[in-house]
Amino acid sequence: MWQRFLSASSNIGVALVLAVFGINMACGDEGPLVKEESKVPPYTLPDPLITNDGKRITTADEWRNIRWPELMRLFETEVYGRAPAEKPKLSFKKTSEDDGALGGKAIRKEVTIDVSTKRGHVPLHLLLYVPKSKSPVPVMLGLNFHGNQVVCDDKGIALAKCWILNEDYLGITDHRANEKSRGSQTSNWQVEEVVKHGFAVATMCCGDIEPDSPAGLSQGVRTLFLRDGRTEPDADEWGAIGAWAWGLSRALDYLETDPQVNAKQVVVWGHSRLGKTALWAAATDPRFAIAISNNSGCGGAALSKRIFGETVGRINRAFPYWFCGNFHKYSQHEEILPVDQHELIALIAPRPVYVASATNDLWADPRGEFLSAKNAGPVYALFGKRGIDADDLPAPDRSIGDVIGYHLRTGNHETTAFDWQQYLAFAERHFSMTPVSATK
Ligand code: GTR
Repeated sequence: MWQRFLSASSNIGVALVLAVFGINMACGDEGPLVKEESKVPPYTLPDPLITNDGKRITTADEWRNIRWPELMRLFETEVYGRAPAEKPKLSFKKTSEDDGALGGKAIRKEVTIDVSTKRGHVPLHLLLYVPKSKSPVPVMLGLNFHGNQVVCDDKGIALAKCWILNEDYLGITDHRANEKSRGSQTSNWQVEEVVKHGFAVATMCCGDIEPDSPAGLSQGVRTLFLRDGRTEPDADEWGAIGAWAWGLSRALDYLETDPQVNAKQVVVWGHSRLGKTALWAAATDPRFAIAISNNSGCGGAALSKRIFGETVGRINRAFPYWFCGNFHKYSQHEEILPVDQHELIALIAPRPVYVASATNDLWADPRGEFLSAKNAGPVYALFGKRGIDADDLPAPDRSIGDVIGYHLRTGNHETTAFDWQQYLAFAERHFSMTPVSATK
């Protein structure tokens, strides 16, 4: 239980002190690291239904026309940064197709989405497994960390060529994918199970869109939109998470052209930093039908004003390029942040959203993730939709909620077969599909 918390902490010495005292001041501008409920300082959540000038929103129309645009603007300028209005040129090219994938149950195909502006082009490599079906199928779309080849043990998948995160257990030390990594995250992706439930799997590597490093800006899609003479975005313009989310929308642009899938039933999902990305993608792109956040933590589903585990100061210090420049104003000053993450979930209303936490993943603040999902409820209620009735964290390994779903899985910071069973059941229910029973 402690391992993840300690390894995620940037200062083990400080963390050890904390283990004894529960709270202490970390170095730099990171603020206190809290890992005990009794040490959480008091905080006040903004009411999503009160407008910037203090008026109460009481109908779905007022929400859509008044409050949604206000809140979106705040998230754009203060948290993730706004994506460019300029439309790039897109072209789609199928680079491989095999209709005997997964023992003949699926069609595997790879599509290059080429994104270009007058400043250059960036190719994005989308991998798809589509179950054989007479009609278009729903899709589970998510970004991966280490290249498409990790999601399934299938030699037919092209090894990623993009910059990827180094990973000791995969022997990746030079930011390049290797053969050893093939199929290494099969259990996290559950491709066969997802296909068995009648969903296509679609994925691409986040590093294809933009490398996950401070230098990534000059190699990814954001560089295609820099104004002349600029080397970095303005303080209210997109960070890397904004770019990854934008890339998910480009994948959806392709899916809309593919007759084998139902682009009106695309579930956008992600784990951890890519879970933050999935929520932002769903908030900014109403074409996504459902959003799933797996252990997304700070800057994702977890509340920012609740000081527990990773905080705004810590995340900005470790990953200064993930959010927009303005977000740095709130490092250790969460109380002046004009929004909180329950309002990010509310921006997705009335579409279904599922938030999942893990018992050992204290760094991501499971209770903060639950409270965020719970407190988006009043906005869903405007649409006549039920969120989460429970007032407190449910017992582990129980899925709760209706149009907003939630579970706290026993275990670590990862995506497991248990998580997938909940996501598949949730999507089957909201897409009115006949549920397929789980494979033991
Ligand atoms: C951690 C980061 C978290 C989370 C995680 C991940 O280092 O502090 O916010 O995003 O990485 O993406 O695995």
